[in-house]
Amino acid sequence: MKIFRNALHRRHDARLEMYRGRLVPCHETPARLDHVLAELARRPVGALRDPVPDDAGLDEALAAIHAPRYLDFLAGAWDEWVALDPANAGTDILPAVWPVRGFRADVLPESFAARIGLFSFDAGSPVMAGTWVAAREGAACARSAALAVSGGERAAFALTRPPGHHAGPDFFGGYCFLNNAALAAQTLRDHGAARVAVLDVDYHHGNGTQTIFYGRDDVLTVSLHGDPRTEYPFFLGHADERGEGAGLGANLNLPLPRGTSATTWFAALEAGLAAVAAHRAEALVVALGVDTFEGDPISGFHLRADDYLRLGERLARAGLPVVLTMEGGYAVAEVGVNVVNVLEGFMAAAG
Ligand code: OKP
Ligand code: ZN
Repeated sequence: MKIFRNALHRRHDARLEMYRGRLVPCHETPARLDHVLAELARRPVGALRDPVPDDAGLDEALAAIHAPRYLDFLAGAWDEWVALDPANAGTDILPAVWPVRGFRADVLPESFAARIGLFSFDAGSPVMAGTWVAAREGAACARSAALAVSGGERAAFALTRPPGHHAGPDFFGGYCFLNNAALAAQTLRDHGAARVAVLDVDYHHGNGTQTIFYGRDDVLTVSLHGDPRTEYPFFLGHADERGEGAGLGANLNLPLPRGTSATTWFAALEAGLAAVAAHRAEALVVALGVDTFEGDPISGFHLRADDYLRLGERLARAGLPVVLTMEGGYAVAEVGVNVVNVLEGFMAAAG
């Protein structure tokens, strides 16, 4: 398996997120990825490589899934923030006002506070000095992984953070800024795959990916996740969201109650993979979150370390070329073992 690692991930190392009325230390930390690297040093399932350098191709791919005014804002947000007041350099950026129903999103406000609200959906995803560089290098990893698979590789992994699956066409949130899984899917489409599927196994609904492809029938989006009636991101991810227009039937949500066991979870995985097969997908993107782990501090499923080996094996048996992107997982010390178990299980079953 080819593994494209984001060597710049540490540049995104935010301090505090809003959680239950308080600012608490960020759950999404650089240590998460470091644990994967440490485990890969013990169990090398593939050589680590850097992505194709940042280039016009990356800009083009990003522009296919994100709005230009969103990308422009994110690229310049930190400089704008510091220009407002040099003292801001010591504080991460968090939004505090959002345009909900009835407000206008078409008029781009001048106010920075208003624009960061327009382009986000929560106060848990701080933007700091290195956010853009780290996220963009992560996008380069996702693109490189997709290019490798388009070129004939059976599987490739984008080993990156911050994650991506909550980032939509023009919004960040859920610790996500650029949608790596969507970028991989788009890249696979642009390089020969007529139909692609994204299978999101993170604990949280992949709302960004769903929204990006909601009106399209060439990219099937499937997500297994905690029921949004009780679980983040709350406002999307219900079973009756099936796609719209040309995309009707090309979105499948499999919400499961908090407390779901591995047995029930793997049964839902079968339903998800059946949809991937029915779509006649030529390539698969797996948004790989391991926050389904029983020890995860912010999630509620009960998968154990061994279950991730079985997940990898099952993904391999789907028989498709696969791009995996790293998403959530906050039992920090166990993230390495759980992620590498998926990769090892995949390689063992892929033969
Ligand atoms: C990102 B990814 C828990 C607080 C939720 C946001 C969670 C983002 C998860 N009550 N904060 O999908 O792993
Ligand atoms: Zn998650």
